[in-house]
Amino acid sequence: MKQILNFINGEFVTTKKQFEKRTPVNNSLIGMVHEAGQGEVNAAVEAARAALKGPWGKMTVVERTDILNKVADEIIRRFDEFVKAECADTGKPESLASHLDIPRGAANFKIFADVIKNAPTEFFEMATPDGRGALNYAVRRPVGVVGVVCPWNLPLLLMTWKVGPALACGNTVVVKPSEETPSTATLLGEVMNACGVPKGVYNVVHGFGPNSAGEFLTSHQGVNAITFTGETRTGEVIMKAAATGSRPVSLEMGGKNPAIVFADANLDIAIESTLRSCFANSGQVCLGTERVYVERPLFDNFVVALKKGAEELKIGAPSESNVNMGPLVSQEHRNKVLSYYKKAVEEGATVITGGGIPKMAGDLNEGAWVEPTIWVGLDDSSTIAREEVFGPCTLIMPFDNENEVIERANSTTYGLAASIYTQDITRAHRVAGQMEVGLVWVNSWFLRDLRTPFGGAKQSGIGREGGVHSLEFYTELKNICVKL
Ligand code: NAD
Ligand code: 6OD
Repeated sequence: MKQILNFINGEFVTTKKQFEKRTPVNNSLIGMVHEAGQGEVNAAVEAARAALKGPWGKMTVVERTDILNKVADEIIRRFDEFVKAECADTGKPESLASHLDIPRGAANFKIFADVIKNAPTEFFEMATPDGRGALNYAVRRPVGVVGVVCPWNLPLLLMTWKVGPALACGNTVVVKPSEETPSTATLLGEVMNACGVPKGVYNVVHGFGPNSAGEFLTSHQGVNAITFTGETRTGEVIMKAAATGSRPVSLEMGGKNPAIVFADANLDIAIESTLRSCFANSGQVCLGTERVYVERPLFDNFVVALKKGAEELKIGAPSESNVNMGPLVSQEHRNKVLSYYKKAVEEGATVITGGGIPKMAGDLNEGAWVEPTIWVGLDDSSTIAREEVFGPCTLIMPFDNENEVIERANSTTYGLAASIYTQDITRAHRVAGQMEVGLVWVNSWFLRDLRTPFGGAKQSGIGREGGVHSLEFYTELKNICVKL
């Protein structure tokens, strides 16, 4: 049986307490995960603290970033292992992991190596009463040990999105992967050792949230800053933990993202993009669209076309060819998603397609499958228009004018992302400017330049990461004032 171990101070560490990791593809056992207790978390944080003072802390930026480039190259060299591990944990199609998760996991090391090498800091020349003047310049220093708490939907991508910049800035990290997806963070430990990352710079502790590795890590006073991606409720708990010791947080949290399709939109583009935003990764993307507002003249055609696209999606196991959708991440998550499917019908939704569990062949029948689902007939006050489902489903609602749809799209406690489809460029800018979110796409979805700010407004997040914005979180800017 495969053993999925903690990675502390450059070594793989077993523990007595273990939990099962089953694949959502057919519920078979992948391996036993060794849960870190308070002792292992303490050891990981101590190793990370010691590493700040070791060779890592003394390296030049060029030496450090050379190592991070090697890490990226080594992920690509072991590409197939990463793909297999990610797909076994999540059930996602290998085509998706090969195009998105693993290449982006590697790119996150390269891009932030480039950012830290090229980011300038400020300089101000000032006058003084004696006429001699003074010079002010800012330098960046690592914040120290960063606690990285990760979700399960894009495990390697979202973990390296934080570990990449944290290490580029000279910090050390203790990562707590999701209990659902422990494998690729562990595999990355082997890569770190192979690339000469000093012991203690990258550590992984496995476990759950409350009264487990997540809580032990976030409450540990040896952790200087905490970066988190996950549910809004969890983010709030972590923010409270971070208040003790006045430690900074970066929080990337939930969403209930709207798409707005105006009647002048290119229907083919809107459908292709909305199919991806609703159903990619089985709808388990924080940026995914769960509310689609369609201008009334286009409404019926849009519903017919989205239904056709959803019904053409091929559901299947990760390695099957041409598969578009895998299972949900777990039976537990499927129960949650199915409870929303039931609730939608109870509240009066018309099910355009899906709404249940697909028939799967053989042992796949034991997996966490659900059908891609489209509803109409409910308004903004319904449960499925307000709560994040995090599954392959969306509610389509008609609208009649621009001001109305802006208000309705914004009428949520979340504020992560929005997509707008129109061929009127002036309207696109006007509407984009009024969306209460961190990211707006026009005639597209999930297009990412990693130098741009990424994060959520309202209850979708605190802070921005990406490009130089990541440097703001992962470094302390210090001003040095020199009297001449
Ligand atoms: P989650 O909040 O349940 O878990 C995330 C991580 O937090 C896991 O590692 C978990 O073990 C840990 N955790 C849970 N309770 C904790 C506690 N009390 N203290 C410390 N750690 C704790 O989220 P999830 O179910 O893994 O992921 C899905 C959610 O993540 C969705 O809401 C989705 O929108 C959100 N998400 C947001 C973004 C973004 O960039 N905004 C990206 C991906 C996912
Ligand atoms: O693309 C990214 O960098 C990113 N953070 C994506 C988040 C996706 C959420 O599920």
